[in-house]
Amino acid sequence: MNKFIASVLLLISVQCQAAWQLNSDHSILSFMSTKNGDIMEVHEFDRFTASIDTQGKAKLDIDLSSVNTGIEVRDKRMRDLLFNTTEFSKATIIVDINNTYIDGLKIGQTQELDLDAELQLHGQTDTINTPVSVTRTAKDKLLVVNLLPVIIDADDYELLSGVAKLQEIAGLKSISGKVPVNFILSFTR
Ligand code: UQ8
Repeated sequence: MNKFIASVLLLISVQCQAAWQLNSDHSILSFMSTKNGDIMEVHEFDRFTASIDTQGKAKLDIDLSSVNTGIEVRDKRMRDLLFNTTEFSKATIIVDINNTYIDGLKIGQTQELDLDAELQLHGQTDTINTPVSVTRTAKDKLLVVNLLPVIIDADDYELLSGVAKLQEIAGLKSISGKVPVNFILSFTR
């Protein structure tokens, strides 16, 4: 085999196995809060990274200090009183995916997948299960979107006392510990 063909084959095999990286500009991670019974608000995290490695291990890292509720003093209170970001700066989600499944997706094809993920948050680890759609939007682009909101229970991550502190400092009657989360994750390789 001449050198040119060998290097083309090498390039093709590297390309097939390349890891997927999050395209932050085209990704969104939002959650909702409910206060005083029926006041619902939508918030976001501004900074998060994700990747899917060649073994099919997907990881999403959320910088909790990037919480964005649209009110600066509330963001600071969320960082200090709820997430305690000096000790727990990030939340991490880990999922194992079968890579042959992704490789089998044709351009323009969408498939549903039931994800069993591990969520590490506030020093606690719990499992979450969520249906997602995976679309191969181009040869080197993937779009992963949740089909139903993921409901995070603050109690599972020892966050209820933080929620109570936010409620007290804001003089509210209640804040729900059940938090719906939605995401659109765009990957390129
Ligand atoms: C190909 C393929 C399939 C790839 C897969 C790729 C991959 C890695 C996929 C992963 C998919 C997956 C499984 C993702 C999971 C995403 C999740 C679930 C992430 C978790 C995100 C997270 C950490 C969410 C936060 C959870 C939480 C417990 C939030 C608490 C929210 C609360 C309770 C907010 C309260 C806000 C509030 C009402 C404050 C009161 C308030 C204050 C204090 C204030 O100061 C103020 O201003 C003065 C107010 O306004 C007046 C207030 O309201």
